[in-house]
Amino acid sequence: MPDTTITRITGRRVWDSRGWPTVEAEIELACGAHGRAIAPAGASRGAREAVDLRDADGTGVKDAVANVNGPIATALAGMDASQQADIDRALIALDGTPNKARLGANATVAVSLATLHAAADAQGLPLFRYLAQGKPVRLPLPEIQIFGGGAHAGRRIDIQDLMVMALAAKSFDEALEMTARVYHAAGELMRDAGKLRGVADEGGWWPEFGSNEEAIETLVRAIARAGFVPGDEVAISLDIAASEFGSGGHYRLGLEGRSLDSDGMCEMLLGWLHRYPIVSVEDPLAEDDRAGMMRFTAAAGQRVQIIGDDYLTTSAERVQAAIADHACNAVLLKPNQCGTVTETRAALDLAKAAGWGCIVSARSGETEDLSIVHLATGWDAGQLKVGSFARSERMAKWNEALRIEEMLGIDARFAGRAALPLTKLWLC
Ligand code: 2PG
Ligand code: MG
Repeated sequence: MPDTTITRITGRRVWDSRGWPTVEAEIELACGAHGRAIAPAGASRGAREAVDLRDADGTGVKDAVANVNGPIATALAGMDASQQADIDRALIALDGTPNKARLGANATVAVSLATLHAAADAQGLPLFRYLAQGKPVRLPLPEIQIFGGGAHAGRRIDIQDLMVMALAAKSFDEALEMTARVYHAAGELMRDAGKLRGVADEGGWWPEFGSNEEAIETLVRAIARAGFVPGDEVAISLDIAASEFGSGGHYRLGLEGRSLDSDGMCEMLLGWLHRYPIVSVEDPLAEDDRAGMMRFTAAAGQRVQIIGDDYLTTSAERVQAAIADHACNAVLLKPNQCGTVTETRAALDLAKAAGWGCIVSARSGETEDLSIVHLATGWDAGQLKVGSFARSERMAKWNEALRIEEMLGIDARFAGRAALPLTKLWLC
């Protein structure tokens, strides 16, 4: 057995896809194995997320990096990297706050993930195989952004992510090929309309639209233009990110200059579900609108996937409460929302046991870090959200999944539409 004792932890400042500083952690083990990971950063952040520690200037990560090189390195030196739960417990104890406010979740998640990489390296295994522990895994169904919006596009439209899911794909490779066609068809539609204005933060086309609904209509047209049957072969997934424009039961659609209460929001969204081939909706109501989430899920949860992102913030406790409430039927899993691998896994386990959809997700501020692709596959989460089909911090992740699919060879299975919590209902 290789000696997986942690011998060295290094933190450093690196830079993310929006040009903001972020934390990288590097870990060395006694056996010579090595692991490295970089914390991502969100723009539309849930109020209850673990703290992304920034210096007094609001952007710097010198304090977070110092926490890696100082107290974290001291506390973890000599620990066994193969005992991820112990490592994460030590990080949680050292932090001592309920939300990683002292060390910063950007520091802890980089260290937690780097430890995981080092432990896999010690076994000579790719991370997904190390995580799978011999159990069968599936390549996740990707949801891929075609138009960006919300906080990722200067609030040009209110909806944040307009994405597609290639439901007819039989492999991950085919899902990407289908999505590429839709992405380029959407670009052509924008060009033909004289509305091509580059891309938003995650690589989706800039949303030059007069209304939120026009964005959805254009996406349907892009799917058809790419040669697919909307809803059947390629369907729509929306991240409303409603906490960005709603709180206290009041929602303000800036683009359309109108205000809605919680019922009004539900009604508008149900209308969209009725008119467009939408199979998944994320954060339809704001993070503080529990009654709204429950109402929406009661009305639509049998037909579509309803994902809690800001609403759940990768918290096992909140997933548990939402299962009891029937407030959604799927969870978005972002390791930096809670700050450790073990806490992310706990949220996934609860959601899976409840028959929920599970989507491992990137943040809008990303890097070349590939950890989430391995988590999604190795944990057999079923779904993966990475952003759009452009910009290398996104493509690096899609391309990594292709390598994993190839590595699995004839054993490669693709989660496909079965990863959605409601497939059985749709089929009957
Ligand atoms: C989300 C993510 C990714 P952010 O809301 O799901 O689109 O955005 O990282 O800005 O929270
Ligand atoms: Mg979201």
